[in-house]
Amino acid sequence: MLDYQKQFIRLALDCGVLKFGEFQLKSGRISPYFFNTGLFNTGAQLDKLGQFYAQALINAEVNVDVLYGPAYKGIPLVSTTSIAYARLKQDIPFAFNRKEAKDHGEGGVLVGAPLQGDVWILDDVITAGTSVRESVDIIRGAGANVAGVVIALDRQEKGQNELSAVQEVSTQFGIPVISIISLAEIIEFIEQDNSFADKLPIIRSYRQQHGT
Ligand code: OMP
Repeated sequence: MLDYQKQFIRLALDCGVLKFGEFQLKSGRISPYFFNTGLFNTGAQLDKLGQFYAQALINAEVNVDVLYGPAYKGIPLVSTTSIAYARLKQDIPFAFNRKEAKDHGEGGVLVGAPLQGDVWILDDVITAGTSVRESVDIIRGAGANVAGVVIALDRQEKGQNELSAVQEVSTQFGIPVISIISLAEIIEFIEQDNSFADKLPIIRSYRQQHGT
């Protein structure tokens, strides 16, 4: 596990974003942990969140021409990540969409920089992949290349079949999906931190049962 991944898990715990307990997922499955990125909700937390997304992209050593944030959750994500990316590496353009097309003024569904070159989609978690599908259509429709997706957490668990939601998106669109952390790092973190020792058995058995 890299240092920034450890810091990210620490921040997620401090903000109540990462919680242990019993949670019903969208899939109906009962999970011993939940990750709610909506709880990164102060300026300082958003600042740090952007640094982690930017760090994940930099670590992956990929070419980034434009950052794209799907409305609504992707809008603060793309704003904070582009600021962090400018500080850490390079100033790059960003864009996002509107949920409803505007028929007056500048019109259209896209706001921000033109979509061109290698465009990276920023999302929080991928569950069904619906938001990624919409983003891929918008970006390819604009004539740009969907270079990949960056998410905060990869739960690494099976979806409808043997593949995880992340693997399905990756296979279906032929693009990489980078995550700041995955369940593997959460497990490694709690293995090293005594305060969560009691959570380990249930999380390990959940992974055994539902993991990819
Ligand atoms: P969007 O952010 O709108 O795509 O929704 C993400 C979905 O993933 C929501 O239905 C969440 O309840 C769900 N989710 C998490 O946000 N975090 C998790 O750890 C697990 C899930 C899930 O239900 O699988």
